[in-house]
Amino acid sequence: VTGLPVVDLDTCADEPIRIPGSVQPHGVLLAVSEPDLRVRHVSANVVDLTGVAATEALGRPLADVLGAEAADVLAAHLAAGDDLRVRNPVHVRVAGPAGPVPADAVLHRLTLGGGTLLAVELEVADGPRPFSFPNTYQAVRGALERFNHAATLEDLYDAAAQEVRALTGFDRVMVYRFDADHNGEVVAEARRADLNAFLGLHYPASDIPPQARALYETNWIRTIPDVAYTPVPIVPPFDAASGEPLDLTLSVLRSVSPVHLEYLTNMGVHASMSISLLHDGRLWGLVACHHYAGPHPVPFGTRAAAEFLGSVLSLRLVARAHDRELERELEAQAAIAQVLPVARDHDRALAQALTGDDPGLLSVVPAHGLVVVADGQSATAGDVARDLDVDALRAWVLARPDAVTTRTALVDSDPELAAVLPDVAGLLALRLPDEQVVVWLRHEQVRDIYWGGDPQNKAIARREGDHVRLSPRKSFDRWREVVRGRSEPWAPAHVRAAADLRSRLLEVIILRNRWQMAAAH
Ligand code: BLA
Repeated sequence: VTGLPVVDLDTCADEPIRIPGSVQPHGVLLAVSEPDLRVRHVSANVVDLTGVAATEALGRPLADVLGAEAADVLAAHLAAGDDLRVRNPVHVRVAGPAGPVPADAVLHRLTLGGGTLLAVELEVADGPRPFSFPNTYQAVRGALERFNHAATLEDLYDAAAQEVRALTGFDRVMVYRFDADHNGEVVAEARRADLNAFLGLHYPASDIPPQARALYETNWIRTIPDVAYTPVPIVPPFDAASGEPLDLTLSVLRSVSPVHLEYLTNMGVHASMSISLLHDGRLWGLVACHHYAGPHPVPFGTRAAAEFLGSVLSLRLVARAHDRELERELEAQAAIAQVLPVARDHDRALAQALTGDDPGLLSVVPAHGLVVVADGQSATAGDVARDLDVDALRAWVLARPDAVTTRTALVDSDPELAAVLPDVAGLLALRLPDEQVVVWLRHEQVRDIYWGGDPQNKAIARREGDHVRLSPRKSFDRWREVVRGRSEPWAPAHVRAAADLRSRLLEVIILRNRWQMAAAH
């Protein structure tokens, strides 16, 4: 077919989600100039809250639109001059057509046409605010206690899911963790008893495209109280001078990508919220919340408390992951300390010394098998096939550019080597001087991955008039993928330990060479 644009998942990454030109209807956005506080842009639903039509509001002082009381409170806040976002929300009473309306005002600054505007987002707070400061503190304090006492990462994930669910009342709360390729896995879940489990399910990276992940690194919380909403346009949509649209990166009302709304609808989700989990400023995962029964608005105070839990959780996760690596490293170092005296013992051949005793090199780095070629001899330990082609393995290791090499899927990365190494899927190899090598071998670990829907069928392109529209997959039924030919990955701590062992062995080799030379004289 000619003239049909190419539509694939790159199209997802191209969607400019920061500048949708509209907001969700659960609040009103005003963008005002400073210091005169005149309305420059406003969402069309301003009329419902204030009785003032959007076109009327433009160019007018904030007091004419929200009433003098609300405008004075906001002006007093601005005069305080510190970071606006830290003190959100500001409680105001807006002058409505039928009397004062209590609302949460959420403030931030956005850049537009080389200058900045103050964004004021108003959410009506008609019910009792569920969390006064002391209440929020109590709720959060309980959660922090649990986080601090979690013995393992898994306990920490579970505590997080349960505490965020208790705080926000969503039907399902998941801790969703990205892998190195940004595919994700549900690693903890708290849900209404009658819902089916998502725990352990995997989702492809394309479900959350890169520009969305980047946005979530800046703005740590987002809510969609009702996926069936009608977007409210911002008037005017563009800055008159520069022609730029409003950048809603930090907005709490930003209208959501239609593809994502369709995705949630296909999943049966009526309302969603997610909280970013960060590791060194990069998105590590999300706390993803679903509501199925109907819309689920979450007041700003509760969202702020949930965001706070998310940031504490992020810190705890980093600390815990760090502890785990540290433990591995200490174990490996202890094993190295036991191996070295044996290796220095010049009464034994080095290859024998390194493959012999327990704990040997297999306790430095856990693996199924070990091959050592040293001093012209070769020896093995653990589970190594009898007919393993040691010469081919050594030649391959010696040809590597790096002194330390790891592989986890030899069939894919090095099919020729894989062909002569039966049963080996992964290896960690050290290249030593004089064509000596140490290689740890791991068998394949056949793994079932359960996906939330067929990951090959990520998106469906369909023709709509003269353009093609991309929509997310329709089915999220559990889909089993059997992963073969891969070994368990090599933990960074073990790779570091192997590199460390290598430099110690270099010293050992020098000592042994000296001793040999001395013995020969
Ligand atoms: C956003 N996708 C998201 C978000 C989540 C997911 C959590 C954040 C927004 C939110 O809080 O709802 C994905 N949600 C999931 C996953 C689970 C879940 C994996 O509950 C698992 C249980 N999505 C697609 C395709 C495209 C796409 C094909 O499937 C691209 C065309 C896009 N997803 C997409 C976009 C966003 C998104 C653009 C950003 C939405 C926004 O913030 O405007």
